[in-house]
Amino acid sequence: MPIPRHGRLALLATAAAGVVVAASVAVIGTADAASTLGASAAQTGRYFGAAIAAGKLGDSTYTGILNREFNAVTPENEMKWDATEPSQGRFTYTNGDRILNQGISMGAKIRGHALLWHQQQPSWAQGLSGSALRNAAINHVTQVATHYKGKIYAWDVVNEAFADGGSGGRRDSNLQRTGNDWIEAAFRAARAADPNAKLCYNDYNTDGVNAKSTGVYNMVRDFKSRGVPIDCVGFQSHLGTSIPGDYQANLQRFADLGVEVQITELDVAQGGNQANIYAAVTRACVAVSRCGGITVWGIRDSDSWRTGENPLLFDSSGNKKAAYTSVLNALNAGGPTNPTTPVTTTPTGNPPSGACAASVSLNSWNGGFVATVRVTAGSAAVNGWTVSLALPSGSAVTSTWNATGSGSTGTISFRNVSYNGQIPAGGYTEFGFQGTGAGPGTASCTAG
Ligand code: G2I
Repeated sequence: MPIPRHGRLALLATAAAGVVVAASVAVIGTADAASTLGASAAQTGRYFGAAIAAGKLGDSTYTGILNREFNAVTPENEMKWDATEPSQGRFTYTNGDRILNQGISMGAKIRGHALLWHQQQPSWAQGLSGSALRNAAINHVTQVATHYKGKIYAWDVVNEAFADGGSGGRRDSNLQRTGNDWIEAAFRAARAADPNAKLCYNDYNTDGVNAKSTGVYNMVRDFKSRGVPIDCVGFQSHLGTSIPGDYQANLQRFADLGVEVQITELDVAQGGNQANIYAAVTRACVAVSRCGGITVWGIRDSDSWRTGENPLLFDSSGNKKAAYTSVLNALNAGGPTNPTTPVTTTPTGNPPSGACAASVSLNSWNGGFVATVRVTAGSAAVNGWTVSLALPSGSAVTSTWNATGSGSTGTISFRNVSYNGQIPAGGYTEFGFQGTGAGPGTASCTAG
């Protein structure tokens, strides 16, 4: 029977509505489209943030855009080592706290940046080396993470520690010269100080699959296998006029290691492709369920560290650029929801402790030595350890890192410090000491 004309229209309307409802399960329909970056990112459980400067919070154009558009903030410089510990042991949090309070007032997530970096170190730290620098660095991590405890969504614990070029290895720096384990020592110290913050490794030129990003990938895989606390990897994404073709695949391979991935310092040179590159980055993050969010490195072009490149989403007058619209549309197109990867905390309380073993490797010269001691857990996790070893007579320990020694001569007991007492089953941690004379022979380990 022919359907009257008005009836056909009603049927078509119902069918069309059905399509919209069904489609909205996987993709956000235009009816739901949010009109700010933060709100549209939030629709899939993500954030959209900006790096901000304390010195600009009095600029009403700046704060107007900030309050309207963003739901995450990163201090551009205010939580770095030179800003927070200008002289050794004297901590200044005034400007860091201004960023923190701005973020809190917006209900935003706060990304802490950055606990350890080879740049923007205070001059007193630049003048240190060896165990004095290692101890100062770990103390810095502990103090700053403790000051901001419970308030930081994610910390860039270590920034830019890998070398550029094809080596895939670590960058040479004063921190690296304190021993290859400086990164894991920093992560353990940060976890002990603020157990609820996600702990990230952050770097640049790691935005596609290349030697540098593969070096970082191997470190993260190693950390995960040994129980070193790491929750996220930051991809700075300071991009020129193109984006690596494997950008999303690179994010995905890190996500598959079980860490959250975050775009942490996005900016893109202005050119014909700026809006498209911004859209491609946004689509890649939204397509990777463990991509937690995107941060742009500044608000207006005039706020950018890339003077003259106009790499941001708002022009110098605060107007939205084409790149803004392409990001907003890509966010509103939706994708798999980010499950907000939980921080993998070590259980509290006093779990029974399994057995441990200790092995010493020695680097000796005529009249002195450096000993690196590896403490390995057996098939059960270790909760606290003590390593005992005997120095030959005439030998003495002059400095120790990542453990506390009972004395400097004879038989010495080395006790774990706060951040390396808990070792997962099959995992290990390392401590070391330097001494005069000949090094020790064998070591024994007692757990608990
Ligand atoms: O270099 C771009 C970024 C690369 N990744 C790590 C980020 O932390 C880094 O940010 C930039 C800031 O945007 C700049 O604002 O880090 C620079 C330092 O390497 C910052 O520049 C410094 C200037 O060099 C100093 O002269 C100035 O006193 O900013 C300081 C505060 O305005």
